Amino acid sequence: MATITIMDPVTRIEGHMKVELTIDTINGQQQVADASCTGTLFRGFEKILEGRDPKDAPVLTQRICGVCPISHGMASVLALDQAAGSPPPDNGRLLRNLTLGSNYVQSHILHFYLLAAVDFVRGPQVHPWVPAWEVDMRPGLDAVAANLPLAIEARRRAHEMGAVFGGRMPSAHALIPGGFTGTPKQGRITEFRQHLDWLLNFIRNTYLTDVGEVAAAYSDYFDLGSGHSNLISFGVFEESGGGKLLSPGYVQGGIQSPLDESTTEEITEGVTYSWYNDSTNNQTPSSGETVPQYPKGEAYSWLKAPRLGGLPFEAGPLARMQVNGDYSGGVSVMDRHAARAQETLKVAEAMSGWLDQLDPAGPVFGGYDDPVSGSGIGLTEAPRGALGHWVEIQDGTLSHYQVITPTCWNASPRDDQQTPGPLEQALIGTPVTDAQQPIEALRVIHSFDPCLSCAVHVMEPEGEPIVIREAGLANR
Ligand code: NFE
Repeated sequence: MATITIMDPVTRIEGHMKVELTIDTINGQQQVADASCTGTLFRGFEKILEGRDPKDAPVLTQRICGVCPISHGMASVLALDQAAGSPPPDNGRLLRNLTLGSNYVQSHILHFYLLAAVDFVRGPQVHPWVPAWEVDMRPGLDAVAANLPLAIEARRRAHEMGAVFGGRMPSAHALIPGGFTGTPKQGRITEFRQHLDWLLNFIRNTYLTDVGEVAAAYSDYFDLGSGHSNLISFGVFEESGGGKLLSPGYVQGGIQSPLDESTTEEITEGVTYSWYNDSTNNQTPSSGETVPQYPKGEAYSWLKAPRLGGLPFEAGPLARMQVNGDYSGGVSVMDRHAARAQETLKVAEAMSGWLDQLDPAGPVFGGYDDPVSGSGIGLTEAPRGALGHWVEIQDGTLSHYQVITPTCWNASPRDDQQTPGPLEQALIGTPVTDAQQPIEALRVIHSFDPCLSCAVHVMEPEGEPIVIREAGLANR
């Protein structure tokens, strides 16, 4: 008989997600027979932005998430650069890349050591690593567990590195349309270089080694969690001459294709199983509306269901590295971890080159005039994958704003074809030893590095204030 296991909330992710698993024995093996992913909160940023000065967008959208704010700032300034015809000068482009790169490094280290590693190794037997599920962990990985405190220092350093030019972290107000406000003074370049050299050493000698150890001990996870195996990347880190360090493209049925502007017009968002009015089903983001409707029939998520050409696509480091030809493995739990670690090194090494290219005497801002009307699309990549901001300006204010985040691609619900989202599909077929503690399914979920803060947000309760209670503390 099938067991329904509900993880609500899923822990060690960003934000709030519920995953419901139907666990059954099929062909003699207990496994996930069906899965549904629910984003349990609503994001209202698109509505907040309507009627505002376009320059508010890079500031406000960085508050969508504290883990990938720079990516939201980037998507926003790219859209406004396009709307106003005001690309940044070289220094501005390089400083944006360096600040975004710092955010990638901290995010990937955070994910592996603090969110995912304790699915594979026993963490320190102190709070917050205990209490934890009592599941078998494979031996020989004590050295990985011992590096958890060092990873915390690495993440702190990456944050400090991002603040050198960005001014502050997690949200950096130096990102503005037309360029950047921080300047590449020699002292700052030196300070940035010190952090970067320390981190390059950590990535090469600790992070990549530890991911290799985990991959060797759990090599069967190269065969688990494949899902649809469709991959998408919008491309990121603008280079001189118009290229990107990680190029845009998509992989479908094992075939790789470039992703140009006309292809991105095939992006739609389904709401058949989302708590939004059906009149908004399958709209494109440039015209898409956000009309909440809760409850609604069989809907089960606040996430919409982004699709390209009607199909679900997985976003993230594995998608970027495969599209770019930098990773030749498959699509699986362990491929996601391996590609993420390898990408961290690629980005950090590129940062070293961008630092060399800075001109301390050159401009960081190329000018920006508020457009009275216009539109722009900011396509970039957040650490977790493809991120787009679609912007329209009328009478000098924002008339339309739409955001599609990586976790909306990955953790989306079913669409009107009943096709599960990438994470749902990846869970189906995962063998499970203990239906009460489905660690195997948790490994699949964490490999996507979900962030529901990016995907959905909070709904203001009417009347009652929010009260946070913590064990042992008075209400506050
Ligand atoms: Ni909240 Fe984010 C990233 C974005 S994921 S972390 O990376 O955009 O939806």
